[in-house]
Amino acid sequence: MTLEPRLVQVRKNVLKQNDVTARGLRERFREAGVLVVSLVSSPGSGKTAFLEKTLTLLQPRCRVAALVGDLATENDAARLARSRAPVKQIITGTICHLEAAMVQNALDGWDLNDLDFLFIENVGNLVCPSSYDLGEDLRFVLLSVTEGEDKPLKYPTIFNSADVAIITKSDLAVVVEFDEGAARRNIQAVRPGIEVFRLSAKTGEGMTEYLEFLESRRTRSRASASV
Ligand SMILES: Nc1nc2c(ncn2[C@@H]2O[C@H](COP(=O)(O)OP(=O)(O)OP(=O)(O)O)[C@@H](O)[C@H]2O)c(=O)[nH]1
Ligand SMILES: [Mg+2]
Repeated sequence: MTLEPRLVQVRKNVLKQNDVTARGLRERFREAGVLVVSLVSSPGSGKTAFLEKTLTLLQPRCRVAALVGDLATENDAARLARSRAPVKQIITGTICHLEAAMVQNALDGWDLNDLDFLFIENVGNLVCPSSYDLGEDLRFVLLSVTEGEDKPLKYPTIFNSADVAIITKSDLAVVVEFDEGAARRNIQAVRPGIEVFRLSAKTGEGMTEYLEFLESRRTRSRASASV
């Protein structure tokens, strides 16, 4: 019998424990009828800008809240709080991703029954967050036009563990000669059939289509939860 290196064993146990916690969270989210969306991307792709816009636009007709993970600072929570939605910052210290237990702890004191949507912004990183289930219904991966069309091919795991891809900062596409066809082909190569939106949090371009999608997903998940 060949023994696995100790580090591999520890990692497997951590992931297993995370899966158990995530399963518990998913059940809580389903019971409360809240649609949970997590955002992953490289640092600076526009997660917070996109989320602030989303919270602001949804706020008049839906009950929304957000958790945001970073290694340090409460900067993103302060930006998101401008939307007036309830927001909590999770400081991960040296950890390059959120884990289900961190989400569980951050939800302490919040009644999930009061929410229609909960958004979770993960730590900016194209590698670590892909392995950790947070109990979310949908995982959005963001790709900004400024970071290069080849990212899906270089970091396939984060793209093929996502449910929706969002091309961000579309207002800058022309300046950086963004090849949208190539980006879409690369996304589809690693995650065939994935829904792709293209938008700008700055100008609001593409936000309407994306919000319609989000609200239709919530109606669908509500309907299936009540069956
Ligand atoms: N032109 C333009 N700039 C944007 C857009 N979205 C975000 N930015 C800018 O891009 C930079 C990074 O945006 P953030 O929203 O902080 O990105 P992030 O993914 O949350 O970053 P981390 O949390 O550090 O991983 C900021 O200077 C934003 O103002 C956009 O749609 N258009
Ligand atoms: Mg951010």
